[in-house]
Parts: sequence; structure tokens; C-alpha cells
Amino acid sequence: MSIFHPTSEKDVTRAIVSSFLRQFEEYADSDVIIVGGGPSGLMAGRELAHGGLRVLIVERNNYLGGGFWIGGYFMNKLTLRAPAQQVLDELGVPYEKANEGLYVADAPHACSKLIAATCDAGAKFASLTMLEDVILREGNRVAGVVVNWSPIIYLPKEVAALDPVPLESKVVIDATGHDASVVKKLEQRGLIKTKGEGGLWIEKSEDAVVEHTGEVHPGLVIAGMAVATVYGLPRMGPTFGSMLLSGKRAAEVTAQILEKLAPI
Ligand code: 48H
Repeated sequence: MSIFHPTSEKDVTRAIVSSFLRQFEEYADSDVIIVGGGPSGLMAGRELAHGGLRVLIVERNNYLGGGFWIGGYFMNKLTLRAPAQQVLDELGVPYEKANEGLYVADAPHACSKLIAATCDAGAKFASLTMLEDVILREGNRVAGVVVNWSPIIYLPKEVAALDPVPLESKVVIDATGHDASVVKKLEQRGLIKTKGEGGLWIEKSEDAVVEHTGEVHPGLVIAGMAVATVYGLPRMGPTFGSMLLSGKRAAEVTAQILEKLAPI
């Protein structure tokens, strides 16, 4: 006698397929698409979804969190500088004071809480999904992304000739980290020029990344390390405060753009 309710195999498959399709269909037209599910993308997604917007986070890996699982080298301890520890307070992540204004937390704890908070806020995810291109409309405004199943890059060419699918959104956020993959699609067309990130300088980099977070091209906002890559700002190494605060800033800027598009 099983302790579980009876079900059949086909019902398990149908439950997965129909739930996935319903969501994919709905989010083929989102308010905001965020490419990249690292700390800055998750933070932006959490804030925007919390504000009632329909947010889809596109992530090429089958796991979320990007570089937030590992603090530096092989050690899963994160550092943050004040005032970013307030985000850990909001998320309910414990941390220790390492020095005045410098805090250290367990990366798996912080990362899993941030993922959970983003889910709780209502953001949805397209995993194993990579950006292939952007949708460009009048005046080259970014109006969504073109995505494909990320494992196709490992398949032979004759098998991998899969056409991608477009997903529309009012705003796209590039939170793809050092690669700045969305911005690079505009650079390929001569619409923007990236400078490439500078050398490591913690003191300078974190403020600069947060300050430069914003709309870099009509319909496209940048967050996190992508900001350093676009503007040639110094990198900060294994400290994450500016990633979280840049994600928050990206959400504020995005909300302002959406308000201008359709004033409430
Ligand atoms: C779909 C994609 C694609 C694509 C990438 O690298 P991340 O953690 O990015 P941030 O900016 O949120 O955080 C950066 C931080 O982790 C870091 O590297 C720091 C602080 N470095 C400082 C230093 O000096 O080195 O996450 C980006 C996410 C990842 O999950 C990628 O898999 C994903 O974006 N991604 N997803 N399509 N084309 N490109």
C-alpha cells in the first residue's frame, strides 16, 4: 500500500508540459525580460516582480545565481561592504562582521535566499535558455529578445540548425555579467560601443557600477558587471554589494521607463 496518491505516468508528463506551455505563452509578452540570473539580475527581478510587473528571467544555465554561489577562488564565502548588508537583512541572510563596514556571509545561504525571494515576488524563469539576438523596432528600440535552447551549442551543426524564438517585452535588462551579451548584440550592429572592464580597484568600482546602472539604449537597461564592461569601469573582485545595489537601481530605472511608456 503506497503512502502516495495514485497517478499515472502520462499525468506527470501532461502536468509538466501544460504548466510550462501556459507560462511560456503568457511570458512571450512580458513587461520586463532580464537576461542573466546572477545577483544583479535576480535582485532586479525581485524588485520589479514585487512591484506587480510580469518579469521573465532568461538564464542559459540550468541553475540560477551566476557567480553568487562562490565568493572568490574556490571558497563559498561572500563579502559585501556597507550599506549592502542591508539587503542581507531584508533577505534574512545571517552574516559576520569581518572589519568595520565589511561583512561576510555563506554564499549558498545568500544565493538560495535571493533566488527564493525572487520566486516569492513572482518572477518567472526560462532556464537552459540563451540569448541569441534582440528584437529591434522603430528607432532601433529594444523590444524583446530572441532565445534558443542553450545546449544546442554542444550539438553538431547539422543537428543544431534550430531556429530561435522571439519573446517580447517593454524593457530588457542586460544582467549577463562580464559578457554584457545583450549590449554586444547592439555593438555588432554599430549601435553602441563597449569599453571593456578595467583592472581591479574595489574602492572605485562599486560606486561607479551603481552610478552607471541605467538605460544604455532605448529599451535596454544594464545591471551588474555588464555595467563595468560597457563603461570601462574597474572590476571589484569577490565582493558583491554593488551587484545587489545595481540590481535595485536597474529596477528603479526600469519602473520609471515603464511609467513613461504607460503613465498610471
Ligand atoms: C542567457 C546568460 C547569457 C546569455 C550570461 O556573472 P553573473 O553573476 O553576473 P552579475 O553581474 O549579476 O554578477 C557578477 C558577479 O557574479 C561577478 O562576477 C563579480 C562581482 N565579479 C567581479 C570581478 O572583478 O570579477 O551572472 C550572469 C548570469 C549567469 O548566470 C550567466 O549564465 C547568464 O547571466 N548569462 N544567460 N543568455 N547569453 N550570458
